[in-house]
Amino acid sequence: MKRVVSIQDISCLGRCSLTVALPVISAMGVECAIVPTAVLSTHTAFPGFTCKDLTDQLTPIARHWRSQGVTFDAISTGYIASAPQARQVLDFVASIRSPETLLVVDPAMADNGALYKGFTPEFARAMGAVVCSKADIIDPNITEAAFMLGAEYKEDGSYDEDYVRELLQGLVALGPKKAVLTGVSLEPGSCGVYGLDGKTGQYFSYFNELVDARFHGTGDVFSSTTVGALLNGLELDEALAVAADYTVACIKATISQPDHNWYGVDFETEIPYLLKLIGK
Ligand code: PXL
Repeated sequence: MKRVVSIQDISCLGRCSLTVALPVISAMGVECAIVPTAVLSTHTAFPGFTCKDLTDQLTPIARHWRSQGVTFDAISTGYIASAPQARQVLDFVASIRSPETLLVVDPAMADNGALYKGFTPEFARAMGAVVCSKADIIDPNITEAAFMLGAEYKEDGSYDEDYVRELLQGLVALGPKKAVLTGVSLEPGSCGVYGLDGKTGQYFSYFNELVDARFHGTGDVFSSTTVGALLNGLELDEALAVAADYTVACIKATISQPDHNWYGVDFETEIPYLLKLIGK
């Protein structure tokens, strides 16, 4: 069985980060080890959340895993709480990564033109320069890309394909092999992903319908699904299409429930659909 390690916080309530990655990746038939970088009572959109930083656990965990000779087919990183933690996560990754290990970085730190609580533009630049630079694949949304590059943020409806391609060129110049922008909308009613392979210079894209609802954790659903699909043998463009279709299905399932919560999506109900998408 393929094995991935997901490195990000555990928000005890909130349907994001590890509470999404673990069930989604496991459901796809891939072993999912985890490294919780912090424990929060909820994600940071709740008022008054608590947070215990676990950065000091990274080195002992890596040392122990190395002593056990474990290897990983992929390493996936998500929300990272600070620039010092980003550097520690990178050291951790370097110490357990082999040449065959795929590194997928989701620089989860911003959406809708704004950074999440507690982050600064300097942190965003550090995430780009430190963590994204070493990745095989990065999958920021447009807000995250703009902050990492110090570029202008443009809202849906006010940018064109040239803007998307410029962001992608800036992202691959940071160093990752491939960059994928999520939440790209080039036509009314359509939303999807647009990527660039830094080696071949080839662009690729996949669009689905735009569902007019925003929820926390959809980036985490997307990113985890992409990693799970890749480890099921799908090519990147196929994995992204699966991740986009599943994420849209999760949002639709959520809004179809009149009493749905505001903080995350009902990804659980759509797991059978996800398995169908990957032929399981
Ligand atoms: O879904 C991204 C995410 C992950 N982890 C924490 C968050 C958020 C988004 O707000 O606050 C702690």
